[in-house]
Amino acid sequence: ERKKVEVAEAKQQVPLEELEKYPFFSRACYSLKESVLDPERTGIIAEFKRASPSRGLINGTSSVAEVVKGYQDAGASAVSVLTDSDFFKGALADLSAAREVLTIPLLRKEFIVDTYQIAEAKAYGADIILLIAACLDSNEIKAYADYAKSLGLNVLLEVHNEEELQRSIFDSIDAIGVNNRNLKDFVVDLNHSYDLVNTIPNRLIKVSESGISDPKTINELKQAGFQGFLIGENFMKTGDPTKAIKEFVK
Ligand code: IGP
Repeated sequence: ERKKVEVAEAKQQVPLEELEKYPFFSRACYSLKESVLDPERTGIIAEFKRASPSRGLINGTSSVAEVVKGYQDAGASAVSVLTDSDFFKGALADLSAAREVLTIPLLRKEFIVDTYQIAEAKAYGADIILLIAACLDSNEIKAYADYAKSLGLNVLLEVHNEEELQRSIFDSIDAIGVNNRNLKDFVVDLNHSYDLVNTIPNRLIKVSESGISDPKTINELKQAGFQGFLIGENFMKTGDPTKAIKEFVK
């Protein structure tokens, strides 16, 4: 019993009323759609990712502020920051550190299973939240997307297949991300993107996620109808992510 209480106390979060007083909570969000479609930018959503379940440690030394500034300067349309600590060695502090230096949309990359995490995303400077269809039922997706919209956030919904896509489209969704990486065995297959692109309604921004390591692939995905490209590992693994993205887009 005692132990249970201690665990509950250790997990105690800032009350929602407190989060609502954080300066970032009341800022106006940047539009994901505008930035992805901006012809001056690349459509790349560049990710800050220290580690992952499939790769282990990817980059334990680069500073979040320096890397995301580099991404922005290289023409990224948005930046993604992992806040999950257990699997990705991320933190909410990484999100706010990124916000401080960016003038493009910022995604909180997290497994969202509660509205509290959405309020937290806003409070720590996010413009976009990710909802993963594989982890949520249709009612949860609608409720979380509606709540995010009420805070002015953009909603990126991640799917792996047509079943997930069909049960997850609501007016409050702004963009669909097709994850090329299977969450169970981590195998990457770009055919997930090619198979689904024509099923995604055109009012939604279409994003291809994971396993992109070649500028040629971006051109092919563009031809197929994608406007956004979520890339992490390919930049982070080099040890100099800023240099890597500059080479990639040149
Ligand atoms: C980036 P990659 O292969 O370029 O590092 O992939 C991004 O797509 C990946 O990190 C990701 C992810 C997720 C991570 C996509 N969806 C959901 C955690 C949770």
